[in-house]
Amino acid sequence: VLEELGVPFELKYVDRAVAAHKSPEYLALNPNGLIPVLVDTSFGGDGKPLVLYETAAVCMHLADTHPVDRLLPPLGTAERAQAYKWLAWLGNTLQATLILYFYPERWGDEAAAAQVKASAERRIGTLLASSMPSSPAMAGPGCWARLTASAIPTPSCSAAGPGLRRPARSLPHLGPYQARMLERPAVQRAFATEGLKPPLV
Ligand SMILES: N[C@@H](CCC(=O)N[C@@H](CS)C(=O)NCC(=O)O)C(=O)O
Repeated sequence: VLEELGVPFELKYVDRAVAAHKSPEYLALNPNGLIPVLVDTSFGGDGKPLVLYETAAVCMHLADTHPVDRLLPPLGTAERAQAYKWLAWLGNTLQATLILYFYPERWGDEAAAAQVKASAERRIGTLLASSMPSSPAMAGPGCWARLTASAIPTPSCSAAGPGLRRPARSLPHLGPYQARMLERPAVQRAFATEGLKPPLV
């Protein structure tokens, strides 16, 4: 979203390989020990930066503080409400299930982990089948571009999904949509910074 806005920002790498997201310094920013966190130094009237976690909140805050860029549909409209819904869904419904799929060993021994992974994959399939572009707010031509803030996390969520038997890119209602998102220069810059290799979705 920051790339899309074109505003200056500093990216700090949080290395999961060394559990940097569980360090005392990081937990002071996000007690949940999850990535990402936004530290907004331009905000906070008391001189302290605004520290924000939860991806949906970060996206909505950035959209609110850069309204001229129209990252979200106009305030108080049904379209905006739908965009809120998909933002929350991505970060807290789909993402929570992806965590079960990618870290099944957290929920038991080897046999239990295999079961958790298999049932998480089935659930991911169900979730993706009923996801965004099938909603009226996303269906019309050009609508996807207006829902940038809610759409941007989509490729990054599914970038982690090449191991899935039915990744989002294989689904007729998501594949073309993701391809359009990947055409956006801001999305390409963000993926290049992350050092992600194809397939990107
Ligand atoms: N609801 C949170 C979910 C954040 C989340 O699950 N982040 C993942 C990375 S995409 C993470 O930190 N995983 C590391 C871990 O689970 O140890 C949000 O929307 O920010």
